[in-house]
Amino acid sequence: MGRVNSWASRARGVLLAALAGCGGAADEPVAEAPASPPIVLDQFGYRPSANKIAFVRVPVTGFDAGAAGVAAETYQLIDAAGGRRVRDLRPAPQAGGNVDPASGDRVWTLDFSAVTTPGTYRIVAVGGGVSSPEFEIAGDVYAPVLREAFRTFYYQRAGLEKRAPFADLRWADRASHLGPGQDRAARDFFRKDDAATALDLSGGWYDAGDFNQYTNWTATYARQLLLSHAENPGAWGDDFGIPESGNGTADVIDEALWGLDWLARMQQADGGMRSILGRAAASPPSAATGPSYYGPASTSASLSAAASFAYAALVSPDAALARNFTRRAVAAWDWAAANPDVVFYNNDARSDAVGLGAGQQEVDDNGRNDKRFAAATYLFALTGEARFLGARDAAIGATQFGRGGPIDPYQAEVQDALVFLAGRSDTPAALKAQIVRAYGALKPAGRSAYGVPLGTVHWGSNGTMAASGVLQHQAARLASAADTTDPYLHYLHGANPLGKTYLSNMRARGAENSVDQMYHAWFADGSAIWDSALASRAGPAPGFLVGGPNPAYVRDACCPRGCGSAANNRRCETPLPPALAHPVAGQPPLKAYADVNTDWPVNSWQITENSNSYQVAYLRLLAHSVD
Ligand SMILES: [Ca+2]
Ligand SMILES: [Ca+2]
Repeated sequence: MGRVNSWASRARGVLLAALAGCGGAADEPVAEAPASPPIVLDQFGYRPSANKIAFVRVPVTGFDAGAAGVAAETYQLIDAAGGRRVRDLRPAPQAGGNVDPASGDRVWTLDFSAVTTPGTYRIVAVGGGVSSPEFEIAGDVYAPVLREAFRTFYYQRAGLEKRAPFADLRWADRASHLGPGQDRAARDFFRKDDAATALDLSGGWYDAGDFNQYTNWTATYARQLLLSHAENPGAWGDDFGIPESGNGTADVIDEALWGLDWLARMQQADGGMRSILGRAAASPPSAATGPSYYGPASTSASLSAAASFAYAALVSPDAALARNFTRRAVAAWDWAAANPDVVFYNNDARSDAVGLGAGQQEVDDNGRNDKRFAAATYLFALTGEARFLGARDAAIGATQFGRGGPIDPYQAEVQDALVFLAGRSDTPAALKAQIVRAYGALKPAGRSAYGVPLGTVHWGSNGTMAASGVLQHQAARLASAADTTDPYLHYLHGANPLGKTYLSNMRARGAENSVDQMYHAWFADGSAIWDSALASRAGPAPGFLVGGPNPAYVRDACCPRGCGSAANNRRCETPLPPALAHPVAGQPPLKAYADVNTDWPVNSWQITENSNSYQVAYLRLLAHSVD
């Protein structure tokens, strides 16, 4: 692979223009409009058996309105190697020929599902001079994509040297957060001066573009990695190039064990789970020298860990490890049962904890009930003890599912447990039937012309798209529903109005227009090495799924003139592609994105930050298409 085409060259020109504007006068003109690709599709390609739909677009509203005139009458699928015409394609209008409100585009589909011959292709307009990116049709087209996307968890590991051959040399780094006062001697956030509070909480993963780590969320990532292996064992080999490759265990299980090992360090002697580890950030991560602090045990963190330790014990390949996880799961459960209402709001005045971590990991009463349901489900399966069955059946009624609500992409903790129950022989038939019915009713409420649902375009929309695709696979397996997962995967791979593959730095894997810049403390704005895939020496490490379009994006409220100094105010005017140079509220939702990683006050983390939560949902989705 490693293709170069005019599209990438044009993007580079835009980017260099933007960089040239950087540091200039505030009235420097913004960079020229980014290209508005006329034909968008999955830039990696398609499996031979898959539905294969490309989209022809004529933008009518949004930053690129008027960038293309009319759709051609006929398109051709071309064999990219020999230039041979393979098939004529007639565009079929979407949304009744009207403008699609999600994108502001008029959209036509080109269906070439009937073409199954492996090869490299592109689509051109007859007489129009426009071309799609190149793409493959191949049975293993996503295997290298899964490899890179999975390896982001390795690059997110704290306390481990990233070195060849596991790390690409461009992203090699010494072990982070092992200096004085850091993860091996992390102190209680509320007793920072007390050396007696120091604990070894090393290991784990940076949660997102900052390096904090949260027990509630880490527990979910570890369990979902294990679930992906259970769902698609054929996708997950022992050869993904991490330090545990070749040890006889699937690497996705090894990665989950890395997270579970950190969770074990976060467990108190009395079983309670400490809620958070706050870490300093720098580029590269090993340059961070600030201290690490932990927050207290909480009910929600203990229930989250109880669920994941219990599930890990159920699937553990090692009997001694399973016993260890069982002991930890029961201890965490017992602590939560004895302390049912202990909350801790990190970085929040409610818990006097401003400055510890970033995102809010605490949940409400419904959230604790959901966690109790999930933990009791796995603990009953693991131990057969009646008290867990009683707790499970007491909690299920207050879940969204139990209240008759829909299966949606925001309830994975409960729904994963429901799918688990549907597959157990000791689950009551009536409950199984209720689960199957709920999944059978799974229907997105309306779709955009690009095939993805309306109503899920918000902060982290790409993660929600991935989670929606996972649900469709679950529905297909449980309820024999038609499998309509393809739009989600292909949307994330470039079949969207920006023609953007929402994974970082994937040109070398065949995505001509992948994420150039992401909000991440390592791959920071202004870094000569890691800022930009096109303009820096290395760019961000490959394979990170970024948050994606977010019509609620706003620059900091201090902009344009109240940011404290003239220099700060000028940062508001950082040259950006027009999607952000104009109010994003004026953009159609699916265009509310720009490929930038500028820090405060532009606050690009609302659109281009990664998160292990998006990543693990994407891995689960993609693994369904790898074998
Ligand atoms: Ca392995
Ligand atoms: Ca940048």
